[in-house]
Amino acid sequence: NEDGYDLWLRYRLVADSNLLSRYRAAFTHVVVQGNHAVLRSAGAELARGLSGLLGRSIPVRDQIGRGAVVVGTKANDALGAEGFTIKRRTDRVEITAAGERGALYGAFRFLQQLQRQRPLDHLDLTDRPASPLRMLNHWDNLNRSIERGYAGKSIFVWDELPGLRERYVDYARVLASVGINHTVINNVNASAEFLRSERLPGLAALAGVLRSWGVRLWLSANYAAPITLTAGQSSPITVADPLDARVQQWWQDKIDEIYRLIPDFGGFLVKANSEGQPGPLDYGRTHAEGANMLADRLAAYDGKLVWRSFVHEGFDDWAEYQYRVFQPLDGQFHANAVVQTKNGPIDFQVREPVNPLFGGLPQTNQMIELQVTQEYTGHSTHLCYLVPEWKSILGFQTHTGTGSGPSVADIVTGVAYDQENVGLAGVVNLGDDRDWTGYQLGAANTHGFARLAWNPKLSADEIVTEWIELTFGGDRQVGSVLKAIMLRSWETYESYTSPLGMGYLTYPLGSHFAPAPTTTQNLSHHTTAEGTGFDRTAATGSGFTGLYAEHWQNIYGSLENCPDELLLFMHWVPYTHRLRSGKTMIQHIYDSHFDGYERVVEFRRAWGRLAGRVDQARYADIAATFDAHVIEAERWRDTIVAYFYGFSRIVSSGTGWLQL
Ligand code: GCW
Repeated sequence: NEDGYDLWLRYRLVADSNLLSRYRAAFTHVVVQGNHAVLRSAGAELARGLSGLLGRSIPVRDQIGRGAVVVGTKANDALGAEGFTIKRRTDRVEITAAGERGALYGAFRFLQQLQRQRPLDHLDLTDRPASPLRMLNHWDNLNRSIERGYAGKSIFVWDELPGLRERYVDYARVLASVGINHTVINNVNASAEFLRSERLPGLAALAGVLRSWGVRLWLSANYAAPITLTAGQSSPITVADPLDARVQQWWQDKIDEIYRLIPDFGGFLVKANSEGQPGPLDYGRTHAEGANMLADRLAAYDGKLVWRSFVHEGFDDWAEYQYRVFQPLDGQFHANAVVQTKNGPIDFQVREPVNPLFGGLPQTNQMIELQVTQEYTGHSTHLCYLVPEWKSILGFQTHTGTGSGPSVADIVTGVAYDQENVGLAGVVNLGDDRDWTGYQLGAANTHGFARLAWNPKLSADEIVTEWIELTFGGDRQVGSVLKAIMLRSWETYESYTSPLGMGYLTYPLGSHFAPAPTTTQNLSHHTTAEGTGFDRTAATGSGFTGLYAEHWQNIYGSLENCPDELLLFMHWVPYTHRLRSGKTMIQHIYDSHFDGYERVVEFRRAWGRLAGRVDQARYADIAATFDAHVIEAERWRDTIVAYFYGFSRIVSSGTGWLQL
C-alpha cells in the first residue's frame, strides 16, 4: 500500500520489462562474506530489495554461484572505513569496502541503481563520504512530544524500552540507506531523566538495533543532571560546576555506566546556558571549561562531546551574540569536543547570512546544524525543499583563509583545517506519523540533508532527481514537474513570507508558523512610516557586518553592494530606495508577495496535472497538502503586505489587490 511508509526505500517491481528480465538473469542470490552484524544487515537488505524489485525470491546463500551479489570487506586504504566499490564482473557483482559500514552503504547504493532502473552491465562505482560525522538531532521529549515536530509523536516509545518495536529497524534502515552514522535521540532541551540508571538498559537495547545498521546512539545531556539525579539522596550534589570534584566524579561514574551498557555510545550533545538551560556559566566557568570536563571523560571510550553555540539573550538583536561568546574560546576546546553552530546567526529563518563563526573558529572542531524540520519554513503544510538553501550555505566562501576559502563545506568536511571531528547535524523532521515526515514531500528534506552530509558537492538537481526517482519511479513527466516545483519552493516560500532577508516575522514565543510582524519589531526589523530593515552595519548600526572577513564587510556593509536577498538583514532602508531592478523597495515587497502566492497556485495546478500518473493514495494526499499550502500562502501575503502598507501608506503600482 502506498502510504508513504517506505519513503525512498520502495522496492517495487521494476517497471521496464526488458530491464527486468536482464536484472533477473543477472542477479539470482546474495552472498555475505563475513559474519559481522552490519554485514548481515547488508545481506538482508539486498535480499529484501532484490526480491521486491525482481518480483521473485532472491535468497542469501553461502556459496558464490553465477548471478551472485557478493557483499563483504577487504582491506583498502583508499576508501576509508566508510567508502565502497561496486563492480560488475562477468558472472557476479561485488560490493566491497574496507569496513562493514562501507559495505552496507554500498549495498543500499546498489539497490538504488535498480530502483532507478539503471543499466548495470558496466557498473563500476566508487564512493566515500566527505564528512565524518553525519548526524541527526531529534528534539524528542520523554512524553514523546517533539519540540518543533510536525509528524506526530516520537518514534521512540521510551517507557516500553527495552521492548523494541519493528519500526526501530526501519528507522535504522532509513538512516543507513543515506549514510547517516550518528543519531542523538532526545531533545537538546534535555530532561536529565534520560541519564537515570533505570533508563539506560532500555536505551542500550535501542542502541543495539542501531548498531547493526552502523548507527551510533547519542544522548542530549542536561548539564545539571548531577543535581537532578542525586536529589533526595543522603548527600545530594547541589551544584553542576565543572570544576567541582564531586560533579566530575558523578559524570565519570555515569559515563562508565553508560559504556558498560553501550560500548559504542557516541557521546553527549549539550545545550548549555541557552534559553534557560543550565550550564557552566552558572558557576563562573566558560563554555570551553564546561565542554572539556565532559569531553575528557568521554575520550577514554572514543566518545565525543558536541557543544552547541546557539546562545542568545532575550529577543533583542542576537546576531552577534554567539560570535562574541565563542570566538574568544577558539583553541580552548579539547580534541574530542566539537562546537555545533546553526547555519545562520539568528535561528533557521528562510534566509540568513552564514554565521560568522564559520571561518571564525579555525582551531576548533566544528559541526554545522541545519534544520530539516520546518520550524520557520511552513511546518508540514508549506512545501519548502531546503537543499538549495543548504547548498548556498555550504558553498559560502568565508574569505578567512587563503584565497576566498575556506568554504563552509571545507570546514565541516575537515578539509579546511585538517580535522576529523567535524560534520553536519540535521534537526530532523521524523515522527511516528505513517509517512514519517508529516507530509510526503517533506521526506525529500530528510533525504537531501543526508545526501549533502555525504557529499556537499552534489547539486540540488542531482539530489532531488534521485529522491524523486526512488520515491515515485521513472515517469518522466512526474519527474520534471515535481523537480521544477521542488527546486523553486524555497525561494517561493521566501518570496511570500520574507523577501529581502528580513526574517523572523512570526511570534517569537509561539509556533513560528503564522505571520505576526508586529511582534518582531526590534528583533528582526525596525519598521517606521519611512522605511524598514535592520542596520547591522559596522559604520552606523549594530556592528554585525564587522564580524566577517574584510571581503564580506565591504559587501554587506555597503547599501550598493549588499545582495538584495540580505538587504534588510544588513540595512535599514527607506521604502523609496531603488533596488538594482529599478523597483522601489516597497514595490518589491508587494510584488514578491503577490508573485510568490501565484507560484504556489501554479504548484497546486501542476501537481493536479499528474493525476493518474502517481498512485491515487499518494496523489490525493499530496494534493491536499497543496490545497492547505495555497491558503496559508495567501494568509502570509495579505498579512505582510497589509502590514507594510499600513506603515508606508504607499499604494502598489503593480498588480494585486493593493493597487487602489
Ligand atoms: O529558537 C529555538 C527554537 C527552540 C529550540 C532552540 C534551540 C530546542 O524555537 O524550540 O529549542 O531554538 O535550537 O535550542
